[in-house]
Amino acid sequence: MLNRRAFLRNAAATGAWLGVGMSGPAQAQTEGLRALAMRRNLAYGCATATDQLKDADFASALVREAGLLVAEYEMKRNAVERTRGHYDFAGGDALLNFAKAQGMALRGHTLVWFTSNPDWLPEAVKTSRDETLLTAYVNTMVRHYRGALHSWDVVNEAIDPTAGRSDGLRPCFWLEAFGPSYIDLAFQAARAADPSARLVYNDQGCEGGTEANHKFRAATLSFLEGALKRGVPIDALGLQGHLQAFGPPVDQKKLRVFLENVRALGLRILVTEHDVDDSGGSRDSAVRDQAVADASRRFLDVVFEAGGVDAVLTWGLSDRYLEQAGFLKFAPRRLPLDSALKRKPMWQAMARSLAG
Ligand code: 9MR
Repeated sequence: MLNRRAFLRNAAATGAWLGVGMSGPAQAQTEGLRALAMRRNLAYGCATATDQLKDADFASALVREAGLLVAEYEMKRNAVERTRGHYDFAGGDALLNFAKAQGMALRGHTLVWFTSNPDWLPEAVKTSRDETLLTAYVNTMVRHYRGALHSWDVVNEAIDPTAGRSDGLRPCFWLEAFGPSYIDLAFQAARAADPSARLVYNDQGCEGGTEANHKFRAATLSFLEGALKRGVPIDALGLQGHLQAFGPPVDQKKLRVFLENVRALGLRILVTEHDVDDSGGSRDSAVRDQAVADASRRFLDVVFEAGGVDAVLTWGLSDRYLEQAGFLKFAPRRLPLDSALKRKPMWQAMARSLAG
């Protein structure tokens, strides 16, 4: 872990994001996405894990590039409440301590989700239909981190129109036990536990131009509109932003209209998990890198146009920690830095997007 002195040394070496004596193009080269985002009054950050913080080179890159962290898995319920009623905050606390020591913020991810739960939970919810299995967890987590987090993903991926329900909600044990109001319960419990927390509904699938994306956007809008009318305390929509470089492209026109509608509901916007899948592309990594960068730019430019963006996070910072799925021929290159922590065209694209 970086101590303060190492951090300052690193900051001085990389120069400009502390604003030390550089200007013009040299500054643009050395500044991290963190500083570029700050200038635009928003935060850039990424998902990480406590194990990655032990990698000194990676930790330096993290501090240089990111002003905001999110736990990739250590604040999910299967990590926090493996045994019913016994909370393990170790992972989240370690990330929070690192973030605080480096002047970064931390987001919470995620309180209520259909998956990544401890094995005992779905059965307990189905048999008892006890709402406190949802509300007590939300209350305990939000109180534990009260006042300390940038924002919370309160409910994650609750929408799936392909399941065929008229409200577009995803069938899951929460829905089965409590009906659609499980989402309301979660947000209300979070608001009660920390009235000043920024509460986010987080989901994926709003960017593309396919019929499925279209249905997804419609279901998301109608869910958000209904929830806000019922007084459910949702502050922002989290767009995960998992894109594909060689799949259906971002539909800028449809995304633009969608975001205008979201903004008209009074919601803020966060990009919470951006990355660009480069599988299926050319063997030439330079070609894949360019396609990844282009997809990222197409997406982020429209998001920034919509305004009201509080944060942009990528789902990891460097390709170093990406796993190569068995069926992939090449190591994935879907994040701003390569596995040697070198900035890639995606980094440049994000820097340009952030610069406006
Ligand atoms: O990257 C995460 C992986 O390490 C976990 O095993 C997995 C299940 O908890 O979740 C992955 O992150 C997901 C995120 O929490 C929600 N949106 C989709 C992400 C996967 O791309």
